[in-house]
Amino acid sequence: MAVPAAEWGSPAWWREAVVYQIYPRSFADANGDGIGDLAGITSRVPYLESLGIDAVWLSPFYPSALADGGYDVDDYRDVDPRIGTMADFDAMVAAFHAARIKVFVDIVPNHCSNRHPWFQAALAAAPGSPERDRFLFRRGLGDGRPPSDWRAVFGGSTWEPAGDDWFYFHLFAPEQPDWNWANDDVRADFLTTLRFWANHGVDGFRVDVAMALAKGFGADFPARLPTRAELEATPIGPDHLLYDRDDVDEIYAGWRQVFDEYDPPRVAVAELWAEPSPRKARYATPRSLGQAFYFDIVHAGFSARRVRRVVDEVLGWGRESGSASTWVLSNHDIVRPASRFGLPVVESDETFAGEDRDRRWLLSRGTTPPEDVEQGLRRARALSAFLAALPGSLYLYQGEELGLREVADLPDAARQDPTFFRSPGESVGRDGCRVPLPWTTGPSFGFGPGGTHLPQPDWFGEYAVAVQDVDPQSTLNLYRRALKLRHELQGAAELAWVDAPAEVLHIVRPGGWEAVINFAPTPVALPFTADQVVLATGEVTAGLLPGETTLWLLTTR
Ligand code: TEU
Ligand code: CA
Repeated sequence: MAVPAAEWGSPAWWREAVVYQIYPRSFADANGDGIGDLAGITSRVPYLESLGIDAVWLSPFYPSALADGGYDVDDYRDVDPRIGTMADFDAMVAAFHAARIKVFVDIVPNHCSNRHPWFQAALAAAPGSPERDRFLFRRGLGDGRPPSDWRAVFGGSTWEPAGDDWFYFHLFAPEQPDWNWANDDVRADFLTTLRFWANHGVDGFRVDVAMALAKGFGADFPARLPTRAELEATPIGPDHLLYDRDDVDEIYAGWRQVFDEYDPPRVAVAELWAEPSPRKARYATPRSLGQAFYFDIVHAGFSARRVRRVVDEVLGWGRESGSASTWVLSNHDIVRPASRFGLPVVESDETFAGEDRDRRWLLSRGTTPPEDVEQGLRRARALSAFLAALPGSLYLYQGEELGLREVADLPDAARQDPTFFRSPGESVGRDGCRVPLPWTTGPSFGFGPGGTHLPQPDWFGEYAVAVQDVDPQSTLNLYRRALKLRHELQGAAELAWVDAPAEVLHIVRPGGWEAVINFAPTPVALPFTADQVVLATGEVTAGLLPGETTLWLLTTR
């Protein structure tokens, strides 16, 4: 458990790693101001050690006005005073390393915050100035009309007025101006940031919106910007003005040189939503970032056919890039799996409408369709245990190991996500998966002595770490057993499919390690003996695999 001592210094330590995402503001609050902090994280290192993870990834903890939960960065090389100090950061890294847990931080290179000193300088400077060239300023079409009718990810225009008929571009909120990656100052400054954190002991980087850095437009080119309809009709890739252009590769080739200055080399994982995503393997090559998230598995829902297809594809892209595959079911942007899987399965072959279903479910404040809590948890446990048996690295999001559900009925007055404010009636946003974790059944469920920045529902107590700790059947103890066994059984990164009924996926790994998942609600007969079962996500009797359940077998027994 944790990275084995013999692999700690190896350049390949990350290939089969289990990485746990911490959303710092919502993890643990040591000083009682209602906001999670670095000292809180450090105090929970023993818990994370007991979970059996190899690394943590911290979402942004940098100084920020929190216009987007910290993804609006004021200063890339410091800690938000509400979250701690650089000394706290160093102490946290030391505590993780003493437990042989590696540390990833989040790098947000597409945009900074509008309070960043360089952006403030750009606003104060004249059009055409070197200060403005670090961002994407462009002249409007006259009469206050923006340069184009493009819509930002969180809603509203991508263009914000900057005076004198000039506008600046923001892919997300107006408080998040996009950097101009064609500018040398910008490129150099990010290399400084990468070295800064690597020198503070950071082992890896999660790269936010990795596919959007290189834009195909600037202050005066192309002379006419495409319309929103034209932009949306262009496939993501070389010809798209915003996403997944070929020129991003060269940026990451430069980052790779910095990673390789260190021993072992620093690692990185690209965050990119670009499904279907054969081009993603580019980001995972050894000359680029080295790993990429394949959210295709999130879009696969709870379906044998779709999961099978995605597993084959993702393993193929892993081979193609010379990287390891990555598996991820949840993060701070998506509805928690225990809730998603408690909603009716959306069956459609090519375009999976699950995200739309989730969005509408959130809009109804979690009432329509009603959530089947037991089924959701059963399916989430089964699919996570199946993914944990695959070759490659596994990314977990805090609370997933508790089987925590989405808080779908947060009062509007408590919401923080800009999506909620910028697209009224269309989206309630992502706060429901960011509610501070339940540790105990006491006040604020043990999050901290001073309340919580988002309200916790009463039912959180059932999911508390202290409650699950003493229950051998709990989801927490299931994850602990799975991660421990995975470490023991993980050998060569090979996998073979075993013939199975339509609703069943059955794999075998080297050493006689098998995993079988039954997606159907009804049991299937399967030839195995009780002593071959090393892990089960539900109650099993020999020879019968229950519905919506995963089994790990050791057939050499
Ligand atoms: O998310 C990137 C992204 O594309 C998101 O818009 C995602 O599709 C959306 O959250 C789904 O609702 C990253 C971060 O993970 C996210 O938290 C940030 O808000 C975003 O970048 C901007 O930094
Ligand atoms: Ca605090």
